Parts: sequence; structure tokens; C-alpha cells
Amino acid sequence: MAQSYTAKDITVLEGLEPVRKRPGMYIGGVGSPGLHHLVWEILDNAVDEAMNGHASHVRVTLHADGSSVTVSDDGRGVPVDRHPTNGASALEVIFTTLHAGGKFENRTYRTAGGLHGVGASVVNALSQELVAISRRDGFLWQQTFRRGKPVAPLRRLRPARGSGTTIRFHPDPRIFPRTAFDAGLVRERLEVASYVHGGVEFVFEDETAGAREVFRHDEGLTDYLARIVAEREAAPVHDAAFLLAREHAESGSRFGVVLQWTESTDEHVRSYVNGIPTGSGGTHEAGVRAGLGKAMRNFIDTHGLTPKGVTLTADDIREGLTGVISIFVPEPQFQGQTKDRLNNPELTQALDAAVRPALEHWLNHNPSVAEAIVARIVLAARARAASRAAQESVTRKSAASRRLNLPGKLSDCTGSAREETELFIVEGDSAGGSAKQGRDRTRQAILPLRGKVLNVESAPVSKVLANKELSDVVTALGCGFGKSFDLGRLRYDRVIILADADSDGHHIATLLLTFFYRFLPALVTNGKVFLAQPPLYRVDIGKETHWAVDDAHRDRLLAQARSANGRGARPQITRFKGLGEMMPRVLWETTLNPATRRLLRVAIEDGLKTDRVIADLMGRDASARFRFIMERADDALDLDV
Ligand code: TSJ
Repeated sequence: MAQSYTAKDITVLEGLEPVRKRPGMYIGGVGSPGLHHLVWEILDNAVDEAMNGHASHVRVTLHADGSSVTVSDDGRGVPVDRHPTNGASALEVIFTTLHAGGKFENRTYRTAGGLHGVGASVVNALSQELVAISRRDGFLWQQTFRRGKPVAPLRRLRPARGSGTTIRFHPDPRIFPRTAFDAGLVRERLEVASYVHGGVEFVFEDETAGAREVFRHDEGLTDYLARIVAEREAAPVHDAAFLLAREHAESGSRFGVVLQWTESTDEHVRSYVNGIPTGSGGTHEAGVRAGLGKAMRNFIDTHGLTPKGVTLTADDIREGLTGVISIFVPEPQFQGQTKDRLNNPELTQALDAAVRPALEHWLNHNPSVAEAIVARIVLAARARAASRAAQESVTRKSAASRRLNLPGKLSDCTGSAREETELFIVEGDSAGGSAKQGRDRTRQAILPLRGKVLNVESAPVSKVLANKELSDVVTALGCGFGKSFDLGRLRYDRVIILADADSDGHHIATLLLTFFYRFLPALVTNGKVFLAQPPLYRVDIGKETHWAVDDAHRDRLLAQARSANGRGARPQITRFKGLGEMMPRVLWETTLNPATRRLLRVAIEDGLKTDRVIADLMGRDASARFRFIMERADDALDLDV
């Protein structure tokens, strides 16, 4: 469609002062992205000319001065005819008028990055100097601008063959704090352009480094995909890639999709919008995925290719998929923190609707390829099922090994049956040591408590769980905690608190009882909790040894001895400072041995009342704690278990 361009197509809108006043409004900022935006803007014009079939070469030169760049193409040359009313050339209008209308605004593919209508005039406005050259109509035409203003009218220079446009500009240091271009960034952009605009030759000249590179890929996206697959060292599952390219003239959009399945376990799809990478994907990627998924499923289903017992997920279908999606749309909308996600909603449906039948058609016409891809997908599904099974078996194992996760300081009993087993929770390491040596190891376990036991009465659950001593108790018991409590998982028949017979010991016992009552009440109501009764005194009368659990008990023993043998041998009384002082044998005889010991079973008579009593005692009055353990425990007890 041969269209001719004349100056009358251009509508004059505005001067360039606003651009210099607020550059950020037009290029996003004056930092590096803004600076490079100038290059992309000019480059886009040349690429457009190439995409419209009028140019085949685009060249970008970073000059040795480090802060000027030239972009040129071998297209038709920017029009130079005079505007009928104001007498200015078309070229001058293009460079001096903001939002110049006419053909230029209808340029099919506007630059991305969320900035619209940014044109050559913006670049000109922000350039210290810009020189525009158009070769056209047998001559070379040139005009120079400073900060957006023409230095002189367009001049016709010497006669010249061929046609094309060459623009050199120096970003204005009054606008940009840094005017040096990033060669790597420009190079990358040109390389991608050479893939998404297959057949166009892009030359990158970096005079600052004395380097020159030519990028040209006649097969465009297909070449790009081959390179990605090779770089990733992913063996392709099939030879020829699936390629779909479409152009929609009315909406001014076009897209290319190229896909290939590989043996890699990842999915690797790159997408671009107007030649800009969309690293976070977006609506275009979603559309391709949807269409692809439906096409594969439909193909697999209609040919009955799913083996029995295998379910295919979307992830299975895309495992090993490598692809490139490139779309060009007039008004891209970007989203996200880094603006690298496309958000035009209409594109999902459009791409889905295009990819699905095309891919199905391709599969149906390439049966051996289709077979290889389906085999790959089934393999992915099987591998996933196998890995899930392995995962589950690991989880089961870890449930079984929970026994191995018992607290390190627990000396567990060695017997395998739970009947008649006991867990002694012992205050202090040395007492724990004596108990460990003195116990019946086949059925008695010892858990020494070292640190402070938290008063749980007013503590939040999180704090209770964070308390090492209490969490060790819960772990050793194995029956869970709070809502997840399960008496069936209790690892022992009885839980016995073994504390010193002094007031500190009572305090510890009280704290533990409070904890049980608050967080494992079923343990108490089921009669699983006991208090051991270690002796406070050893009373030796002649050859006999007696143990007294408290002062009254001692006095009774002494009275018995006096009445039994009159003057007799003088009784020897030893007061134990703590359990740790007791010989293991003694501890066994007096406290651990089920045949001779006395235990107090803890019971709850009245839940509500106990609740209040515990709250009262543990919440406030320290002296009452002692009473509680002595009185309550005593009251509520069956003795001699
Ligand atoms: F942006 C720019 F103006 F600075 C610029 C434009 C920069 C560069 C590097 C290239 C171009 C450019 C513009 N290359 N080719 C063109 N083509 C036209 O402007 C053009 C030529 C002829 C006709 C026609 O209808 O005859 C129409 C157009 C748009």
C-alpha cells in the first residue's frame, strides 16, 4: 500500500518548552533510563521504516566523544517537502513540534515503557545539538538544531544516490547529569531487535571501544529460540520448532510465537513487547500458555494418548518448553514494580485464540513430532507422581523418626511396651543423674529440667512453646499440646513430677502442674499425673534405716524408736539438701521403686474452682503457691499408687 507523505498531514500542536521544563514527563526521568530512552526513541523510527519494508539496515554508532550517538537507516528518508501554510519543511516540523500529528503519530509500533507519543521532537528538545540528514529525491538534506531550535532552515546539500535517514544527537548536559551511554545496554537492545525483526541487519559501532558488531537473523524468533536452546544445553525433543506469526493490520499489532520442547525439566519462555523484554510476563504470555495448554490437551484427548492412571497437569505440559513470544502493539500497558509485565487484557484472549488452533493443526500435521512431545509430557507427569510418592514416604518416615527427635537430655526407657512405663520429670541435672542411675531403665524414663520453668498462668501460648523446658516436656510426652492433644499418643503410662521436698521443689511442681492443667488438662483428668514423694530425712536407728518425707513423719519415726527400745541406740538424722545428694540406690528404694515408694495422684475435683484457684495463686500471691501444692495436692489425692 503505497502511501505518500506530505507536510499537510502534520498538525502543529505545541512548542518544545514543556519538554525541557519537565523532561521526566516525557522520558520518565533524567537518569540512565531516561538518557537511553532518547536512543530507543530514535531507533524505533528507523526500525519502523524497516518493518514497513522500506529499510533493511539500521546502524547505531556510539561516538568516541562518549556522549553522542548516531542512528541511521536506509529507508525512504524523512520527508523534506514544505508545509503549505507555515513554510517549514516536514523534517523541521517533525523535530520541533510536540506530538506532531499525521503519519508520524500513527506509527504502528510506539515505544514501550509506558510512555506514549514521545517522538523525535522530545529527543531534539533534550539534545544540546541534533543533526538530521535525509537522503531523498536525489539529494542530501540537512538541518541542525540546538536544544530543540533550528540553527538554520533545512538545507539541500549535494546530490546523493539512494535514500535513508541519519540522526546524530548529543544529549544536553544541562538536562542529564550524566550523558555517557552504556554500550552494553545498546548492544543488547540491537541484538534482541535483530531477532524480533528477523531479516533486518543491525550494526552496532562502538567508537569508544573501537568495536563493531553486526546482528542479523533472517529466521528471527526461530533463530533466537535455537540459540536459547543451545545456550541452555537443553536437548530438543523434536527438530523443527512450532512457529506462529500473525499480523493484524487494523489494530496495528502483530506477534510471533515460537515453541520447542526440550529434555530440560524447566520451562523457559522469554517474552517481548515492542522489542522490550517483559521479564515478568503478563497477558500475552498468559494467552500463549492458555492456548498451548488447551491445544495439547485436546490433541492428547482426541487421540487417547493419556496412559491409565496418569493425570496431566499444566506444568507437565510445559515441562521442558522453551519459547519466545514477541508482540507489537500500538499502546502497551505495563505493570509492576519494574514495569516489565504487560497488562493489556485483550491480548490474553487474542493469543489464546490464535495459538490453540494453530498448534493443534501443527501437531496433527507432524505426527512424529507430536508423538515425541506427548511422550515428553507423559514422562513429566510420571516423574511428578514418582517424586510426590517419594516426598510422601519421606514425610511418613519423619513421622516414624519422631521418636528419634526426642529431647537430648531425655533418658528414655528401653522397653518397647507402653504399659507400666513412667516418665519422671526431675528438677535439676544432679537429681536427674541420680534418678537415671537408680531407675529401672526398662520402664522408667528420666527428663531432667535445667532451666527455669515458665509460669504459664499469664503467658501467651507462643511464649509457652518457646520455653525450652516445657517444650521438651511436650516432646517427651508425644501426645501433642492444646487443641492437637491426643491422649492415645502419650508415650508413658504415668507422668511423675519428682521435685525436692523443699519449698523450691514445691514451687517447680506447682509450675508444672499449672502447665499441665492449662495445656494438657486431659492428662490430669485421666489420672496420668503424679507427684513423687522423695524423703527429706534419713533416720538411722541402730541397724535400721528409715526415710521421712517431712518433719512430722520424722518425728513420728523418732517417737516410735523411743517407745520401741527405750534408751537404746541414739537415732542418727540426716537431712537431704536435695535429691542430688541422694545415692542412686537410696533414690530407688525411697522414691522410684514401685514396690516401696509412695506417689500422689493429682486429680481435679472441681474444674472451675481449680481454674480460679490456679489463677489466683499463680497470678499473684507467691506465698499461696506453696499452700496450694501442699493442700490441694493432698486433698485431691489417692495415695499409694
Ligand atoms: F525519529 C526520527 F525522525 F528522528 C527518525 C526517523 C530517526 C531515524 C533514525 C529514522 C527515521 C526515519 C523515518 N527513517 N525513515 C523514516 N521514514 C519516514 O519518515 C517516511 C518516509 C517516507 C514516507 C512516505 O510516505 O513517502 C513516509 C514516512 C513516514
